[in-house]
Amino acid sequence: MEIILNPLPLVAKIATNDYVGFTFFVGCMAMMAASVFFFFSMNSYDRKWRTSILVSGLITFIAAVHYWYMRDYWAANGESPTFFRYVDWILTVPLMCVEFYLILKVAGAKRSLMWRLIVLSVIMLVTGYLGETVFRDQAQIWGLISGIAYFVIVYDIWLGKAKKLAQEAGGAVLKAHKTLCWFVLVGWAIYPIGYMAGTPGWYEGLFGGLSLDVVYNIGDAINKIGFGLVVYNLAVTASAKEA
Ligand SMILES: *C/C=C(C)/C=C/C=C(C)/C=C/C1=C(C)CCCC1(C)C
Repeated sequence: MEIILNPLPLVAKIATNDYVGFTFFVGCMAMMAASVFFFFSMNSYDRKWRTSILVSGLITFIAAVHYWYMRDYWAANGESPTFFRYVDWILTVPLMCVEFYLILKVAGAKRSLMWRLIVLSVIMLVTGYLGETVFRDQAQIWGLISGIAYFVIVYDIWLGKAKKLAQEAGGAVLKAHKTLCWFVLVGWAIYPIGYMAGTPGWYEGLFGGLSLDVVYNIGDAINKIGFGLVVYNLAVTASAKEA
């Protein structure tokens, strides 16, 4: 009897020491699970929080779909899926900015605050993308511009208009805002480390052994799922208080 092997296997092999492939796999599953959790929790709190949780679920869902592709891309090519990575970010990071606006709406947050954060995040990501791809030789300059946009976002939410609104809202909203601020200050700071580990520049060798993709994957899991859980927690605690 002859055994015929499929010449094009449907599932690529993942080596036991392929940490990048492993984190793409686990990341994909975690994003899927988080999305199901957020979508199915929709009836557990007051209606006014629905949009916020919907956005939390959309963030992890969009990431899950991109991780599905990135996981395949890595398995097939053994290269960073930079294109999918940045398409994912350009959709999900502005949605995280929307999240700030949504929870501060109770204190009268204006659309302009939301758009300001969105524009800053797009500048941060487009310049980062250019540094990783088209202008790789000048990655440090593009990374610097990206970093400046990042610091303006940090300033806005920690010390600017968003902070004032959070204080006016007080209570559970203020607490959630504070936690989200920490995510942006500490959680988002993971990304420049990945960038420096994976692009040429003065920082070369500083993060020598690190893989850009492993760092980005860890950052995404912490930030996307963590962000969503903070908002979920706000919805549950605020609804319980009002009931
Ligand atoms: C879900 C995805 C998130 C929260 C992605 C966030 C990405 C960043 C905060 C990226 C920042 C970068 C810099 C601050 C400088 C170097 C280039 C970037 C784009 C990696």
